[in-house]
Amino acid sequence: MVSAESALKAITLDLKKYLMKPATRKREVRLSELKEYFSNPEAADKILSSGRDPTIYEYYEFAVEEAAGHLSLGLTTIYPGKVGKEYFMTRGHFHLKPAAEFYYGIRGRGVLLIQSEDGRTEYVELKPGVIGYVPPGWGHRTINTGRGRFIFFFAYPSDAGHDYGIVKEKGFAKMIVDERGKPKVIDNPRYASST
Ligand code: PAN
Ligand code: ZN
Repeated sequence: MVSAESALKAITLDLKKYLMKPATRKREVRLSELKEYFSNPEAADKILSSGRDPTIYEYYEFAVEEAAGHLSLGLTTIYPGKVGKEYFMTRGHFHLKPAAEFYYGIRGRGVLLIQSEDGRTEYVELKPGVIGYVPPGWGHRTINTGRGRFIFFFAYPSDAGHDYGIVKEKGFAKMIVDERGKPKVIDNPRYASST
């Protein structure tokens, strides 16, 4: 049998409640923590000043240990919504080591946006059943472009590390906005002005 002490791990993805068990980490990110990542922080302030601080996304992660050779597995839920015209999204990061990652779309509609260190971007729609492969060295962010929750599974080398600083400083070169009810990828004006 597989027990918590076993070398073999059996991890359950609950596809009704969209949770992962066991998890070594669970994190919930609310608008107040993320507001400066959106291109229109005034729109974020407007939501916050109405007394709401919505959860933008949450994720579960399971790692035996954050050491070379291991894999970290996880499940992310991004809630539907917008700040101004920009859809709810993850903070986004680069890995500290050149480590790849894959994302597997489970529910809802969303986009995986990747960016090289010199600012080239590519993106793919992550519908249920689609795997997005993030190559080593590329920053990545996910965006919920649908009306319901956007949920995906991910896996990456446990010793990859996370660098959130570059994204905080420069953002992503592209952003995804709602234009008459449809997602549109546009240049991020704040990225252009910081280079
Ligand atoms: C994912 C992300 C998760 C949350 O697990 O960590 O979706 O996004 P942020 O880390 O950008 O807040 C991943 O890419 N891990 O490496
Ligand atoms: Zn990552």
